[in-house]
Amino acid sequence: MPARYYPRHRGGVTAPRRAMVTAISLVSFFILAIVALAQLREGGSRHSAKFASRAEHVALGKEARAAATGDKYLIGVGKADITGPVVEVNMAGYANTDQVGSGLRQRLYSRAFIVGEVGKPANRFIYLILDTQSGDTAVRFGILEGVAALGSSYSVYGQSNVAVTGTHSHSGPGGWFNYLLPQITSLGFDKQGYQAIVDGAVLSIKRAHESLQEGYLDVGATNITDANLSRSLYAYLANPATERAQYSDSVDKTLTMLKFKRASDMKNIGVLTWYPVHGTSMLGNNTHISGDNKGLSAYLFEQSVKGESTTAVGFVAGFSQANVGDTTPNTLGAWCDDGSGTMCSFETSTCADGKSQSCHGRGPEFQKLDLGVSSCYEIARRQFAGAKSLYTALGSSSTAVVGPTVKSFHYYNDMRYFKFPLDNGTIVQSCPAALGHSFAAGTSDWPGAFDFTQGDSGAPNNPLWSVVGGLLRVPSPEQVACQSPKPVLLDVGEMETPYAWSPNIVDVQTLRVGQFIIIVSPSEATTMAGRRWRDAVKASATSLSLTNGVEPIVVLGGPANTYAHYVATPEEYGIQRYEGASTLYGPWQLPAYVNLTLQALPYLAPTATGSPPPGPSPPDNRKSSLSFITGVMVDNAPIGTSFGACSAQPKASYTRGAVVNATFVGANPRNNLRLEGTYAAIEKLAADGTTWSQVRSDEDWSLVYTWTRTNFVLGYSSVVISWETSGSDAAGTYRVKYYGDSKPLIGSIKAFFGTSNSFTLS
Ligand SMILES: *[C@@H]1O[C@H](CO)[C@@H](O)[C@H](O)[C@H]1NC(C)=O
Ligand SMILES: *[C@@H]1O[C@H](CO)[C@@H](O)[C@H](O)[C@H]1NC(C)=O
Ligand SMILES: *[C@@H]1O[C@H](CO)[C@@H](O)[C@H](O)[C@H]1NC(C)=O
Ligand SMILES: *[C@@H]1O[C@H](CO)[C@@H](O)[C@H](O)[C@H]1NC(C)=O
Ligand SMILES: *[C@@H]1O[C@H](CO)[C@@H](O)[C@H](O)[C@H]1NC(C)=O
Ligand SMILES: CC(=O)N[C@H]1CO[C@H](CO)[C@@H](O)[C@@H]1O
Repeated sequence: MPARYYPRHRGGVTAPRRAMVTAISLVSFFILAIVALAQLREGGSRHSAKFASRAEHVALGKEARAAATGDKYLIGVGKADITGPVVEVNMAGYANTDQVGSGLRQRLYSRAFIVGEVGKPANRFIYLILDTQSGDTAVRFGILEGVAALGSSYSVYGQSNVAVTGTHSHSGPGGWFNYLLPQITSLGFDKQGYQAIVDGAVLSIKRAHESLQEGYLDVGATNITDANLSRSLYAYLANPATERAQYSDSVDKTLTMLKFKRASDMKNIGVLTWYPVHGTSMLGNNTHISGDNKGLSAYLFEQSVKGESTTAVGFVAGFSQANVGDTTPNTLGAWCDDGSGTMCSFETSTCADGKSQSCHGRGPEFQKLDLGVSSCYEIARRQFAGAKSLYTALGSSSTAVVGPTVKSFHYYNDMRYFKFPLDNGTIVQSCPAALGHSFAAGTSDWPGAFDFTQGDSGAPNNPLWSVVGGLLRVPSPEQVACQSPKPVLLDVGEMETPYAWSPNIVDVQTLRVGQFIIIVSPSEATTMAGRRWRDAVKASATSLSLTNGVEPIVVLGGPANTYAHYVATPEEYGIQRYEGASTLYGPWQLPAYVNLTLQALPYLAPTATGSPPPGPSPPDNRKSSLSFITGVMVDNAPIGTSFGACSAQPKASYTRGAVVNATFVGANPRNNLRLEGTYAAIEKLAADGTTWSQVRSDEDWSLVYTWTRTNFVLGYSSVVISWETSGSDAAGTYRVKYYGDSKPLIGSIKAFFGTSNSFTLS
C-alpha cells in the first residue's frame, strides 16, 4: 500500500528511536485495522413501542409573556459548507473499515450562533453545530486559530466562549480526529477533510459575526415522542426505581428551542434546538455522505422558512445533539435478522447464536431496504415537524430569555486520577481513559464485527480480543482497580505511542444567556446522566442566585470540543453494556463531570470577573499524526470520450416520483471539494424556452452523486447523478449538470462540466 506521512517527528528524536516508533506505528496500524472494526460502535436495545405522533409545546419557566419582551442581546447566525472528501475516505462513527465514501447525498454544514451582552463586547459566546460525528480537539484548535486570524474585532472569541459541537452524524468522512484511536479506521489523519471543517466553521462564524445585531431570544419546548427510543433499557433500569419514577420515559422526548428574533423588524433569523437522538439513521453500510437525521432536519426547517417573506434571508436552523448516549432513531426496536423473527436479547442485544452480528435496530421505514435513507428522512421529518410547530407557537405563548448577562467558562481537566468528593463525602477518583469489552460488541445501531456480547464481564466469546487488547498495552494494576468493574479491553489512556490514543484531558465548558444555561459535554451523556448533570446545574445555579430568581433552564449539548466517547451513570456503568464500556474515565466519570461543572459555575454570575485557571493543554497531534491516506494519482477520460461527457442519458420523460439517472465520464471529486458549490445540479427550463436555472444542488437530499473508479491504473471513473423526484416537484423540462475537476499526471487540476439531454417531468 503506498504510504504517505505527515511530518510526525519532533526535533531531537534519534534514528533508532525513530525506526522503533515507525515499527510500532506500523504494527499498531496493522493490528488496529482489525481492532478498529469495533471502535466507536453503538449500543443495543430490544423493546418495541407503539407511538402516537404527538407534539405539544409549552413555554418554559415562570416568565411566560404575551410577546417576546425579554432583554435585548446581540444575536447573529451563520452557516457554511464543511464537506470534506466524499469518496475514498473511511466514514466516521461506525468505525466500519468497509464503510468508505462513494459519493454525496447532502453537503455538510457548520451552523454558528452568536449571543452577546449589549454594551459588553467581551461577554459573548459562539455555539457551533457541525454536521460531524463530534467536536474534536484538532478541529477546535484549528477553528480558534482561524478565528484569531480574522482580525482584531474577533479577539473577543477564544478558548472560553467557543463551543464546537457535532450532530453525531455517522455518515460523514472521518480522518480529522486529534487522537489515534478514531484515526485508525480512516488510516490516519486527512488534512484535506480536516481543513474543510475548520475553514467552513470559521466562515460560518465570520458570517454570524457580520450579522450581529440587537434582538431577542424566546425559549420553549415540545415533546417529540416518536423520534427516539432507548437502545440500552437494560442498563437504564439499573438506575434507582425512585429516580426513574420521576420520568415517564426511558429517553428524553423534549426538544428545547431558542428562537433568535432581530429587534429591527421583529423577524426571526434562526432557531437553535436540542433533542437527543443518535445520528445512526443511515446504516453502517451506507457510503453516501450526509448529515444524517439532524443535518436533514436543519435543511427541512431552513427550506420551510424560505418562502416566508424576507425573514428567510440568512435564516439558520441548528439541530444540536443532547443527552444522546443511549438513544436510537431505530424506533421499531432491535431484531434478529437470522430468520427467527425474534427481538434481540434484552440484556446483551444478541441473537440465538449468542452473537451480536445479526441484531439490527429497525428505523420506521426499515422495510424499504435502502441503507436507511427512508428511515432517516422520517426521523428528520419528525424532529423538523415538532420544531416547526413549536416555532410557530413561540412568540404568542413564549418565555422570553431574561436577564442581560451573557457569560461562559472553559477549562481543561486531566481525568487521570482526579480525586473529588461524592455528595456523601466519600472521596473517589476518575481514571485514565479505557474502553471495556462491550465496546467491541458495538450496538444494535450497528453491531461489532466480532462475537463479543453486551454486558460481558471479562471473558469474551472471542479470545482474540483479550489477546489483542493485552498486546496493545497491559493496563497497570492501578488502572485495573480504578476502572473496575469495567474489564479493560483497550487501555487507551495509558497509550502514548506513537501519540495519544484518546483524550485524558477534557474540556469543561458552560455557557449562559439570561436564565438559559448550556452544558457543553465532551462525551455522549446517557439519558439519566444528562438528567443528573442538568439537575445539579439547575440546583446550583438556583442556590448561587445566578439568574436573579428566574427559574434556570438547563440544556446539555455534545459531543463537543473533543470526542471523549460516553458518560453513563455509575449504576449503568455497573452493567457494562456498550455505553458503560465506553465511559472512558471509570465509574465516577459522571459525578466528576458534575463536580467540574459546578466548581466553575460561579464564573457565570452577573457580577463575576475573571475565569477559572485554564488547566493543562491537551496534546496537539495535527502535525504528528500518521496518514496512510493516498492522494489522487491521475484522472483520464477513456479514449474517444471527454470529461463530463454524458455516457448514459436520462430517458426522455419521467413521471413524478421516478428516479432520474444520468451517467457522466468523471474525475475524482477529491481534486476539488467545491466548498460552497456543487458537484451535481438539476436545471429547469424557464417558460421562455431558453433560460435554464438551477433548482437542485448538492444541498438537496433528493439529489445523489455517486462516483465509481472504473479503472484504477488508467484513472478512469464515472459519475451517476440521481434525482429522486417526488409528487411535489413541478412538472416541466429539466436537465442534469455535472461539475468536476480532473487531475493530469503532470500539470494542474482543471475544472470541467457536463450537461445531459433535457427530459420532461410530468
Ligand atoms: C413532555 O412530557 C413530559 C412527560 O410526560 C411532561 O412532564 C412535560 O410537561 C412535557 N413537556 C411538554 C413541553 O409538553
Ligand atoms: C445493509 O445493512 C442492512 C442491515 O444489516 C442489511 O439489511 C442490508 O441488506 C445491507 N444492504 C446492503 C446493500 O448490503
Ligand atoms: C469538587 O472536587 C473538589 C476536589 O477535587 C472539591 O474541593 C470541591 O468541593 C468539589 N466541588 C463540588 C461542587 O462538588
Ligand atoms: C457514598 O456513596 C457511594 C456511592 O453510592 C458509596 O459507594 C459509598 O459507600 C457512600 N459512602 C458513605 C460513607 O456512605
Ligand atoms: C440510478 O443510479 C443509482 C446509482 O448508481 C443506482 O443505484 C440506481 O439503481 C439507478 N436507478 C435507475 C432507475 O436506473
Ligand atoms: C421503550 C420506551 O421508551 N417506550 C416509550 C416510547 O415513548 C412512548 C411515548 O412517550 C412511551 O409511551 C413509551 O413508553
